Amino acid sequence: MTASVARPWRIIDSTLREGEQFAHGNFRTEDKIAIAQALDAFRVDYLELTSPAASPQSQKDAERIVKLGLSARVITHARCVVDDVRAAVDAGVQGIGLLFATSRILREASHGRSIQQIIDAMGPPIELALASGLETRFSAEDAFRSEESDLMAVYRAAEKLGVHRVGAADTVGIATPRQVYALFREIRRTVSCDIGFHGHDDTGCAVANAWEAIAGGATHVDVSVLGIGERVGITPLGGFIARMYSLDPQGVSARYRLGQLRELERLVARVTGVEIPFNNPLTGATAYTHKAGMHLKAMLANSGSYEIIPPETVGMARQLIVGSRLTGKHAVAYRAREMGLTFGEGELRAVTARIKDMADRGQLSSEEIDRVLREWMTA
Ligand code: HCA
Ligand code: CU
Repeated sequence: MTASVARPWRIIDSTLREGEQFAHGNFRTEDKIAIAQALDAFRVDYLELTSPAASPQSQKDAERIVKLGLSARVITHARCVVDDVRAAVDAGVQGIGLLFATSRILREASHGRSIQQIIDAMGPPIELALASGLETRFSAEDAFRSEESDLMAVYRAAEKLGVHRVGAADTVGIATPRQVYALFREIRRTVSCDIGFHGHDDTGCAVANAWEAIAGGATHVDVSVLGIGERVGITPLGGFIARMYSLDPQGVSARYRLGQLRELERLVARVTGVEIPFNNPLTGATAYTHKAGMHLKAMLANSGSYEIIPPETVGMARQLIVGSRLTGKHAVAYRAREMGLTFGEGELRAVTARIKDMADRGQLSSEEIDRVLREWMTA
């Protein structure tokens, strides 16, 4: 049984906005330019930049990035106030993501407005953005701790003002995949404009939630490279790509340059001083490493047995661990054949037993395996 991707969807990469909110995301201008170029080489659909109103350097950097003439649409994030829209227009970006928190906890702790006051305040900034020709989005921050009727009221108001897109953000990473699907179905029934999803990963659901948003009707999904952002960050580009590739390999490889992913992740890891996790989807050090005898046997017969995405797709290589206590005779015979050695069935069983026995005292490296096989032959 496979799920299918019925709707078109777009990636908004927010490494240069949400990612700047990461504890170690202090980008210099040249870092931002290098990241923007690498994201463009990957072919993300949009780049979202920090609000130009955030600081003088943010304004200058946004202008620089706009002038790079990338194929991705360059958009910015901004508070839903006229001055921030002006700063974005001055920077020359093509779109703007405006937002207001709609949950009670953030309305009280953050901006102190009622839902009606939010609706009243939305008008002037949205109208200015639209009049300035910006692709305009209005998003509800903390949507999953907001009342559904409040959300629909602000979305209807935003659509009436003419926004191109509304958004729902799981700001605190609390949403379950099923809730995301249900809410996006409801938003899809309520408005006819595009819909974006932005989800944090505090409960490890950010990739699943992004997919459920699309299944429910989202047209745009926010990601960042390695998922960097506030706290544990948001939907990671790599994990999201893995999710979508598994559902639509041809479509995803035609639209995005998957071979660029490692380079992009390495760049962001270097700039932020973090390691790429060993179990990172697609590019982690062990993402294509197979170990148990049963897995090795099937992998040798058909590499699709335990790989849904071929390692070459992202410039990685497969690794089979032959020297563990979990190894099996098929894997041992395979390595022997590679070395030009042939064992009879009885011998193969015996040498496999010997390797398992040795591995019980510590996993053997490939050199050690080769030595055991060679010595067995000459013994
Ligand atoms: C934040 C804002 C945001 C915005 C998401 C959006 C969030 O709290 O820093 O614009 O849709 O997570 O709510 O990143
Ligand atoms: Cu966020």
